[in-house]
Amino acid sequence: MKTWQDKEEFKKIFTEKAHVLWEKDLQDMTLNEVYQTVAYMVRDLVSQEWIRTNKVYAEKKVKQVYYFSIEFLLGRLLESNLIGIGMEKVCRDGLQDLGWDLEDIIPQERDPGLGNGGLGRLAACFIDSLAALHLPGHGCSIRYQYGLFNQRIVDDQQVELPDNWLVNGYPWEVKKVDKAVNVHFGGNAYMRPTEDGDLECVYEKYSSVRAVPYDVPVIGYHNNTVNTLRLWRAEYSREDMYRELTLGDRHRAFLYKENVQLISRFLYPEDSREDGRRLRLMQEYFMVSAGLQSIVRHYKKKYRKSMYRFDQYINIHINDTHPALVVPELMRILMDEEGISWEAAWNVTVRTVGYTNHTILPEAMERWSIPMFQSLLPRIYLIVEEINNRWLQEVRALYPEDEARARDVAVLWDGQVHMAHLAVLGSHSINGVAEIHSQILRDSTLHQFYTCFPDRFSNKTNGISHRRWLIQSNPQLASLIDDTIGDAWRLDAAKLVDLEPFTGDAAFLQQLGEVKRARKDIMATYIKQKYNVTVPADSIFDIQIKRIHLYKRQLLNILHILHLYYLLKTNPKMRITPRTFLFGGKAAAGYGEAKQTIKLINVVAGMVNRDRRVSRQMHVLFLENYNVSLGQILFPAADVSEQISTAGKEASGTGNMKFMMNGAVTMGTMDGANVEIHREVGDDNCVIFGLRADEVMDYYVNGGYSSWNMYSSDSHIRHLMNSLVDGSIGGESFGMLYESLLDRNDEYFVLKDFAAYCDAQKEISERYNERKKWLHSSAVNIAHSGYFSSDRTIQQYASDIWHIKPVKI
Ligand code: GL7
Repeated sequence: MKTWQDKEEFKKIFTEKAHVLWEKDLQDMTLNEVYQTVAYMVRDLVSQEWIRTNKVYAEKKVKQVYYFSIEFLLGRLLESNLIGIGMEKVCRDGLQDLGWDLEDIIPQERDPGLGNGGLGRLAACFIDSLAALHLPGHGCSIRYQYGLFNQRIVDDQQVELPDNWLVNGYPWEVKKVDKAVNVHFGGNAYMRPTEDGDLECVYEKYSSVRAVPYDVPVIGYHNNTVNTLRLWRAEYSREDMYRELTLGDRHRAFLYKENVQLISRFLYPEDSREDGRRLRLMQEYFMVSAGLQSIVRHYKKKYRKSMYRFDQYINIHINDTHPALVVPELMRILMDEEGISWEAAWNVTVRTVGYTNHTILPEAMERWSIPMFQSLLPRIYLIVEEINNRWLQEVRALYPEDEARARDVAVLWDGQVHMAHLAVLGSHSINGVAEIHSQILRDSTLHQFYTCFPDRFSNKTNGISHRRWLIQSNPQLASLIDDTIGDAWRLDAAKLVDLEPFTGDAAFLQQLGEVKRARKDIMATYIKQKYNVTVPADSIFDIQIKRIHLYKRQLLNILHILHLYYLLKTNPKMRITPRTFLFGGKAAAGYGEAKQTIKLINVVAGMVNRDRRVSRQMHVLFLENYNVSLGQILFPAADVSEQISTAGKEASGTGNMKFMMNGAVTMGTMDGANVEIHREVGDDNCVIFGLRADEVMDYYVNGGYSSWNMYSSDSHIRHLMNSLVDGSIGGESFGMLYESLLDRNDEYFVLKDFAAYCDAQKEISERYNERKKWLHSSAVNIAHSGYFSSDRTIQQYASDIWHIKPVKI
């Protein structure tokens, strides 16, 4: 790859580029212009390799994978790309000579808010790993004009502001006008007989949307691979606009234009919650149809192979059910456009598609009302109906008179399209994202499918990119690791295990303690600057950052804090190990309980922090607008990682892995990937508490839990519950939370697990006080975090599901 020889060359190119871009002298440039200039310079460096990568894939006709995801939570790209091409130092030194600090330039980039939470961030780690492992794999998604909202806290409450992340432009994208395709919505579709006695589909009177791709380079780490993340934007088609205009209806023409542009305007602010809006379905089909059309076109043009062999060269992976329309859309293309029979098209489709399930929360399972689906996507509906009919025929033949079974596996049932069932039927591979989650899929959620297709099911435990979450976020720790075991772990995260012999080494542990302290200081400075709160960096930094959701139980955490506060108030002599409790995360705008949880945290925080005596021992803070960039400051600063979801609810979690890799000790339930973290580090190096998934399940099925009994029998719980509604917490009332805990029988077992959680917290405090042991635990966590690298995950997908191989560029 072409690089900048040294900082002198950097400065020369920078100056030329800046003049061309901004027509300004250097001293007149804004920080944002400096950022954009460097970003364009990075793009210039990789452009040859980007072209070359695509050329090599096409010339060698290698099998490629396309990862379809409604979200990609990329985070900022400038620093990661500079690190990726090995130019961070040259750039830093060059900018310094010109009078700028790279640290001031990096924050000029807005986090592209193209995701909600873990699912979107996982997709970003996956494309990062694909490129790092020189695997031919690309992302496909939507270029939302507005990302997830920006969160402000006003009067203790969440306020959602639009996230107009594109205001200053996005230097990483390249618009490819010549690669645009048309996507059809509405109209009529029906089957009619052909002359030779077959049936063919007529699809007419639809309206068209132009899908225009914007490509973002995905730069491999210290290799020459540059893959592509293709983001689609909806534009109106000139023909349709003119047609309306020539019909003389300006109003309709305008409406058409508006409606089309709406498709890629907003990312839906939802996270594991159902939102049955028509626009969302349009987004899903838009992304799927545009993505597939461009893949098929490329395949025909560059590979020149038969469509019957499509699956030998192309794999399409669907990240949860949002892109599940890939199944009927590929069928449509194969049958209607390529003239292939149903049976042959079905074989090709199933062999091409793989599906990952990311949640078993019933409210998050996508279902669409049939009338809406049918009117929006009439041709696709006919195909889904046929898939369903053929499938149910098979099921009923195998299990006659077992309508319960048919109901359990139907794609169309009760007036709804069941997207998970469509995804399972249309895929050769179905996987969960942590061992316990995959087990639950096999045993219950998708059990009937599992009995039909046992070989198609597997587990692929999630992972995180150690490049972003260690090398980039925590350079202090990264260089300590280099000094201790060499730098081979940077290319192969599994080598982090070479730290194991040092987990008892006093000198190493001392340095590890210093690194952690440095990172806590950085965090404390951030807090001081932004919130004017002084948090003692020698207190335990106890952090829970993730979307706010009842099942994730931020409520359990804050109730324990409130409990501690009451104890400290009533026992002035009581001493605890000083703690700083930090929270961050967004609540879906329409999710009342989650928003009230944020308010509760903020009100309790105010009460605690203002109390002179209590705040000598603890601080509580809710950090506004948690996103990837804030995560990069928080994970390295954590001592304790809060992973306290109700067992069986969190499919995997990935924040848990980021904390672990940065040396935090997990305080967790036996849920999601916590189970595997526990297995890696053992009881001594994490703290596990609470109900197990089978116990939770047992309560759901057989009953036997009453939160009112907890209330009556436990005076602490009674006090806490009463305080939620009697105005003793800042004069506020938290009725929704009170109801969910008591009137709705505490669906997530917050009160049931409360005592165990308090004990576990005590255990943490005691362990923290034994400094050497604590640092040992921290080191063990880092040493065993290599398993949770997304490189390992992607290698498993590549060899077991996609059957793709590395291609050196
Ligand atoms: C999620 C799961 O909730 C989370 O546990 C998992 O780590 C993530 C990636 O697999 O997927 N499922 C989901 O719908 N969202 C998630 O974050 C939004």
